[in-house]
Amino acid sequence: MSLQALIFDVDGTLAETEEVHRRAFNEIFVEHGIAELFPDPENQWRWSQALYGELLRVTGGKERIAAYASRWLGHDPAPRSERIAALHVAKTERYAAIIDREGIALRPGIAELVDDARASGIRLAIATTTSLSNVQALCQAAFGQPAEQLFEVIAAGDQVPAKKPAPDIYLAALQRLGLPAETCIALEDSANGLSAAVAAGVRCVVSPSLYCADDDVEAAALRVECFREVANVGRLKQALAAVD
Ligand code: XBP
Ligand code: MG
Repeated sequence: MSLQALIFDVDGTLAETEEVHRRAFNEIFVEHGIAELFPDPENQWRWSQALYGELLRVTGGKERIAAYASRWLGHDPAPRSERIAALHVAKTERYAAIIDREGIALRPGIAELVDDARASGIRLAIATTTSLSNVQALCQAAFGQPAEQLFEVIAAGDQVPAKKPAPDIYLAALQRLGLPAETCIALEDSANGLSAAVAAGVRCVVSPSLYCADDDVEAAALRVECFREVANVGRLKQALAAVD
């Protein structure tokens, strides 16, 4: 079936955002006194890169904080969800403030692929675990354009009950596009994102991000080191046809 739309993940795919997320989490943990509320012997409420690499297995910031407190630190009862939600609101504001102030680069090949898809009449969508406001902040900083001008459909964060690797966010994007899965291609950076796309029946091209370099992406229709390898629609179709 002919290609109608590209569905992009955000974190790790459009840009290497996870270090900004990590920094925002850590700043908020200090400012909100989280280490005193939920102490742990090694005082690891400062999430190191190594720890964050493990924590990324849990998608979604709220879910990650909850999982860290209960699964990693063994807090029982787990922190109240209102408390986590409040922390996460502050973290989301901090993330946007850092990106606004410091800017962020798109991953190589992304700007070209988005431009070429628009010029070729291919529709563009987002399917992400992060919030709509983070997508808006990122698009403004990295593309210099409002997210809604670039992407016809933005399926994001808590708009669905289950986050990746569940297929829900891809199913929501497909439903809003009004397209069958076979007419779309997903672009992802992680095993969790890949699983979500595949479970929704969408063929997926993966270019692992820094934190996902060792992810198992065997199920990808195509794995590329860099999105530059598929930076226009013709090359993307050709590369997929070669592995079909
Ligand atoms: C990325 C994530 C996100 C970010 C934080 O997953 O897991 O949770 O780390 O985002 P994907 P929020 O790229 O597969 O969508 O804190 O805004 O939830
Ligand atoms: Mg991702």
